[in-house]
Amino acid sequence: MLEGFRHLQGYFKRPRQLELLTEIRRVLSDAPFFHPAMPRTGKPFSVQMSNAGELGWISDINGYRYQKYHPVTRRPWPPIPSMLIDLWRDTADWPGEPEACLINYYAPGARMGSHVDSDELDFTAPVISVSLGDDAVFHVGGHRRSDPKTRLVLASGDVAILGGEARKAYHGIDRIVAGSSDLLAEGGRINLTLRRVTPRPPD
Ligand code: MD3
Ligand code: FE
Repeated sequence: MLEGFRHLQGYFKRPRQLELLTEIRRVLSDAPFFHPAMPRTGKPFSVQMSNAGELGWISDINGYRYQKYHPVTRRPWPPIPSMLIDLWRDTADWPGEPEACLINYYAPGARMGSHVDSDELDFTAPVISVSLGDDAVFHVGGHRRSDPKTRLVLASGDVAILGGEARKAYHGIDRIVAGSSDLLAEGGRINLTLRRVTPRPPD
C-alpha cells in the first residue's frame, strides 16, 4: 500500500451520520443527481453524481472537467456543508480550504472502474472521502494500473484520506453490499469526496 492512505473506521457515529445525511439531502434538493456519461462514447456511468462547493466535477460526451454550475439546472452548486468543512480542517493537514465536494450515489449493482483522480491542479492537497449507507468493496493500487491492489470495505461513517503518494493511486469501487446498512431509506451508498482543485494562493 502506498504511503499517504489513511482509513478512519467509524469516524462518524450514527447520530452524526444522520446529521450529515440531512445536510446532503438539502444540497440534493437544490442540486439533484445527474447521470454522468463517458467522454466520446456517451455511455452512462452506473453511478449518479452531484456536487457542492465553488466547483463541481462533471463528465459528459465532451470530457471530464470541473465547472461552477450544475449541468442540468445551470445553477451554481450549493455550499459545502459545514460538517464537511470541519472534517477537512480537522484531518487534511493542508493549509487551504476544499473547493469541491463530489457526491456519488451507488444503487446496489453500481460500480466504479479503476481510475486515477487527475483533473485537479494541486496534488499536494489530499482527497477526503466519507461513506454513508451500504458497505462498499473498495480497491486501491499503485501508480500503474497493473500494480498490486489492496481491497477493503468502506462502511457507513468511515473516512478515507488519500494524501501523499496515495493521491495518484489507481482506485475504484468493485461492488456495493446491498442491505448492509439501513441509513438510506432508498438503499445503496452515498460517497462524498472533498477536493482542492486550484493551487493554494501564496501566503
Ligand atoms: C484513492 N470515489 O469519486 S472514494 C471518486 O467511493 C472515487 O465513490 C470512490 O473514486 C467512491 O473519484 C472512492 C475514496 C477515494 C477517493 C479518491 C482517491 C480513494 C482515492 C484518490 C486517490 C486514491
Ligand atoms: Fe476517484
